[in-house]
Amino acid sequence: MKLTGVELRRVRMPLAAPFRTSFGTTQVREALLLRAVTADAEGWGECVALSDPLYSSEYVDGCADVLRRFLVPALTGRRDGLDAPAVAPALSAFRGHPMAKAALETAVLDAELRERGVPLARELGAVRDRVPCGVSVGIMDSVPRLLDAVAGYLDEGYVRVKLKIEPGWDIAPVRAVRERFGDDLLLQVDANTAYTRADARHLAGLDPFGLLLIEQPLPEDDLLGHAELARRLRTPVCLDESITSARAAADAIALGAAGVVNIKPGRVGGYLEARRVHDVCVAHGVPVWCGGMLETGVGRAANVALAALPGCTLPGDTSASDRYYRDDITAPFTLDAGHLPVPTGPGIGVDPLPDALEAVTVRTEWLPA
Ligand code: SMG
Ligand code: MG
Repeated sequence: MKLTGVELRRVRMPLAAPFRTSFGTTQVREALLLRAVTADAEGWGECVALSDPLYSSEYVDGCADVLRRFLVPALTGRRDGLDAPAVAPALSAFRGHPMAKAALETAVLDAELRERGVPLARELGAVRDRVPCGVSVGIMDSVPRLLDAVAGYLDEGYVRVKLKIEPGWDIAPVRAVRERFGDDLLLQVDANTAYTRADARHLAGLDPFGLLLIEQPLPEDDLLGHAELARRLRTPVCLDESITSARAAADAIALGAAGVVNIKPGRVGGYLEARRVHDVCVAHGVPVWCGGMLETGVGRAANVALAALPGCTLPGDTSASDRYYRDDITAPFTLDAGHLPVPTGPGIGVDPLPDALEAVTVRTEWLPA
């Protein structure tokens, strides 16, 4: 496949409600959409970096810069064609920037799969045609507000609830949700690195509530700390930020730092590496699930395909479009009895709606070969 060029499109989409985590509050999702154009097809990729480098070191403007100056030219400047598996090797000289690389690889992969008429889910090895969905619930001003929000999501049919936690917002909200909604609710928490090794005893205070897992309590680079914590908690430790590659997943599992793994393609450099993370986890009997980064319908379509892999045995953060946006840029993903359908069309299986896309576009840039 020979690239004719890549379009970078900056979008700005207000969230249905502000989303607060231990690292900050998102009110408007700014994102970068990539369109890879070849002679015979075009493909889409969504860059999941946030506006500020708070979840990880990447951020939207930084991704646009590295794509424009280094990553896209490394592909479009080639005299020979390339297929999707050749993208990561072609970009490997450039350190870091997995979210920017993932978006570019996904756009190329989507174009290639559309050309071949193959759905992404099938290419990745999916075994389900619909996936059970969880919802990630932000930190709130008060416990009553949180209970209302959770009740609303359960009414909509979500099959699992994840509460964002931080010091000062952990035991009490978890206890309140457990008491109100009962022991059968699938419940988990996510700290986004907000704790330290010294908090082990405090975090053990979550053990009585029968959580599915606690996600990323400690800093990204503290694998040993997570291993030590895992030995002191009954609640399984799940890693998100720390899992930056299939090798990182293998290391974390070998150390006893990850009893569960959250897979995010953007964090590991793309869907092909995400598949390898999945395979490493399956080989070790470690359950995995597909995380979320407040994606638009473009990123959601691809995540739902990933969530349909055999090792994704836990519900993911793949919520319906209306959990995030009043107007998504694709036909909305809607919940049916707690599940989302896996797209069946070629590639990611969805197309941005031209008018909806135009309405949220701040800037487009064409990077020709
Ligand atoms: O897409 O539903 C979603 C968000 C899920 O909680 C979520 N993502 O650490 O897992 C995580 C966070 C990272 C993004 S927060 C803006
Ligand atoms: Mg997380």
